[in-house]
Amino acid sequence: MATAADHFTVDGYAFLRLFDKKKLESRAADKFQFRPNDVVVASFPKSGTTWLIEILKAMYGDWGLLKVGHSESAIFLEEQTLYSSYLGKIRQHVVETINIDDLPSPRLIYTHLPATIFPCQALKDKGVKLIYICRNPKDVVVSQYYFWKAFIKGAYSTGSWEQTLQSFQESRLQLTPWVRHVGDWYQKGIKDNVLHVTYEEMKEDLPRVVDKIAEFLQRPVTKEDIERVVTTTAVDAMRNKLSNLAFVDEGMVSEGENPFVRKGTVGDWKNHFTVAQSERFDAIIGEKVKSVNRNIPYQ
Ligand code: PPS
Repeated sequence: MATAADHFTVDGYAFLRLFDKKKLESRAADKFQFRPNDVVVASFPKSGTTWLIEILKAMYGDWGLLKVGHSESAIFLEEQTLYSSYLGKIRQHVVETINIDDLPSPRLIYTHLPATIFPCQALKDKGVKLIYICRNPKDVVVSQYYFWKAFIKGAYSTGSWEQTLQSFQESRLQLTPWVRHVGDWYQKGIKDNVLHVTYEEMKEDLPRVVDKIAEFLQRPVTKEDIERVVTTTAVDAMRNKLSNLAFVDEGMVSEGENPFVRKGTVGDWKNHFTVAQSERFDAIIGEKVKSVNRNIPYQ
């Protein structure tokens, strides 16, 4: 059985066999036709990507989005440019029949690609703006464990908690090594059209982060807009809203189970890591984080 730890590497990063290795090696994502007002959400998986996308959707009502099953989805860059097969019939239909060039501007795009594989030149040449969301890696790995257990009925399960943790630390999980993914993106700043936000600061003070995003995108929002964002993107509201994802339509996740909105808290790692596991993680990952960038959330 395939697991999320079955991978090949390109540029030192682990990729699931869902990706086409040749396309990755030939940097096929560079062919994506960006437009100057496209906005990209980038992240290491399980860092709050879906939440940030819903925040942007609630901030502005004019995005060019894809209709996927019963929901409206941002464009997934990897699926458009680098996958060898699609995760489901509905998504395959979307990728093969909807021309994303026909979508109105501004388009909302998301990616989990590392900065060394993402077409960063478009940020400069086309003035595309990118928001990178980062999260404490201990919570990221817990979230990954539950996600792969539930997604496609466990087809890519990462095994036990201990095995998942080990695979993450040994860079065998999708898009690891985490420190490098985050570190490469953190080297870019506003001058490169990149804004950094963290899951933790969104949990602590979402209105402040919404203001920061609005300023970065140079699209002001009102007090009412911010209130709407806070209400509609609260964990429970989002869980209900996303219960009609295409993956549910296709029976790939069980009804009532949503691997994209699970607990939605800071510090769930404390319920999973033993003291020994935490110390080991600190030695392998935490030590490196300090030297990469002090703004990276780590606990
Ligand atoms: S993915 O599949 O990589 O796109 O996953 P991603 O969306 O990046 O991350 C999933 C985690 O984000 C949590 N989440 C939220 N937290 C707070 N508020 C809201 N509205 C919200 N929506 C999703 C989700 O529950 C996953 O974290 P865990 O720790 O598993 O709960």
